[in-house]
Amino acid sequence: MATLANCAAASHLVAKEKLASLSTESTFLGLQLHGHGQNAVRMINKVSKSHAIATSIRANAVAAPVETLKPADGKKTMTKSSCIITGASSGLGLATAKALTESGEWHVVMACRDFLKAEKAAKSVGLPKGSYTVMHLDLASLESVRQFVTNFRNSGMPLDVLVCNAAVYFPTAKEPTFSAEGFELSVATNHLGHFLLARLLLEDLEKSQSKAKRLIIVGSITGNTNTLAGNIPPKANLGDLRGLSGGLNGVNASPMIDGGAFDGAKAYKDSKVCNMLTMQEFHRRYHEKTGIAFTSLYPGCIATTGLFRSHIPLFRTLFPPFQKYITKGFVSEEESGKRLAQVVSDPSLSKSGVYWSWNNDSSSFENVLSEEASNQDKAKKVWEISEKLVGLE
Ligand code: LMG
Ligand code: NDP
Ligand code: PMR
Repeated sequence: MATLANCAAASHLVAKEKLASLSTESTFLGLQLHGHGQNAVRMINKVSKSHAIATSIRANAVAAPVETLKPADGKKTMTKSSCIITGASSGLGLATAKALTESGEWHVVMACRDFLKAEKAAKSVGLPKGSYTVMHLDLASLESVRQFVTNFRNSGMPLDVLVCNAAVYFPTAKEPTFSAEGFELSVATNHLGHFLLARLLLEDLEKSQSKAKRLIIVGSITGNTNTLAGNIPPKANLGDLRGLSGGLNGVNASPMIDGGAFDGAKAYKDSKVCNMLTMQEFHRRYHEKTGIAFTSLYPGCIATTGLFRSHIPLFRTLFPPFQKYITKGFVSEEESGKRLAQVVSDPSLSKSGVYWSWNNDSSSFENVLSEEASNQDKAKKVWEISEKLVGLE
């Protein structure tokens, strides 16, 4: 015990010394450091709790959240907020990272399965240097999700907003494919991986000093059968959840949530229903207790993204003009990124439990979810079964 206590005291000292040695212009991982304040104190406490890991590496890592921005006028010093975006290596996630980092007010953690692709993507769209960090996350492996959470915590960065954005879509697959734990891959990636991630990071979000701590889970119109788009077959339908209860393994249980035969397009739409139900269940269980705002959104039809990469070439060619000129539901990646960035940071979009959508003139409104995507009983059941599947019970 005495040794542990000494270790803790030593780690506290190392951290303090390190922070003290960070002069106004020192850099860490290429970030400009201009001061510490509350965050630094918070991190020292964190370090002293972690006893034996009292290394100077850790002490260095705790320097990250003190990153601040000095506006050109040199008068005010503003501390950046911090946001994790899953799947920020392309499409909506990348465009959102761009919108947020360009504002100068956000540091974005790009949580991606392909580190190199994410780095290249960040450079290709010109994310400002030092405004982002790439961290490895493969949502198709629960082990990877847990490792990501550990790595993120070790970085010492605070967490103000978590965006569950990544997704896969297998519209032409004849047979299901499976995640590391043996769950059908689209529900595993889009729903179960995010479910575990969000549950684990809830305590980190709760500690955020920001007034606007938010957890956002990207939804979609195609999961909502109260719309035309949601009525294009195959329609989303979770049924009585028998496939999900059985573990979606395709061996002794159906790979589909409702227990039916595999259909890749339906599996995607079902996973989006789970995303929207999960957001509402989070809201009911945790909004009052934590002050975190839980929201979802339909960003518009971003018909050019990598989501359609495995669709037939004819579809990929015709889908964008179809959405642009016929349904008028098309939005550019840039516009969709601005919309999600609004949900992350706009003070007027702080309400919890909302599914945001935008009119054609790009003004946001609180949309109405379909009967199934707002069914409280189903939300509770999806939550409880998902807990079992990801090992949270
Ligand atoms: C399922 O099929 C697949 O089985 C499944 O594997 C998966 O892919 C899933 O949701 C994904 O789809 C759905 C199927 C059912 O839909 C189709 O097959 C329709 C394919 C059409 C794809 C949209 C892009 C094509 C648009 C062509 C338009 C060209 C526009 C160029 C614009 C230029 C402007 C200057 O779908 C149905 O059951 C459909 C039933 C409802 C049909 C309602 C039709 C509404 C009319 C809308 C206008 C469409 C224009 C048609 C033009 C066709 C010309 C090729
Ligand atoms: P993209 O394919 O462009 O982006 C999806 C991202 O998810 C990619 O960065 C991809 O990584 C990442 N990803 C996939 N699998 C994993 C995994 N196992 N672990 C970590 N990351 C993973 O699609 P969009 O930008 O269109 O999709 C983003 C979100 O928007 C999704 O939630 C989608 O459902 C939603 N949405 C999209 C619409 C659209 O019209 N496009 C409409 C409505 C909602 P990698 O780059 O390595 O492949
Ligand atoms: Mg859909 C207002 C009409 C509208 C909108 C907003 C969308 C969005 N779609 C609309 C209409 C139609 N779609 C019509 C009339 C058709 C039949 C021609 C149609 C077909 C269609 C297909 C085949 N649409 C699709 C597909 C896909 O494969 C996409 C999909 O379902 O992915 C799961 C898709 C989409 N339509 C949308 C949006 C946003 C998508 C894809 C992305 C998503 O939901 O995440």
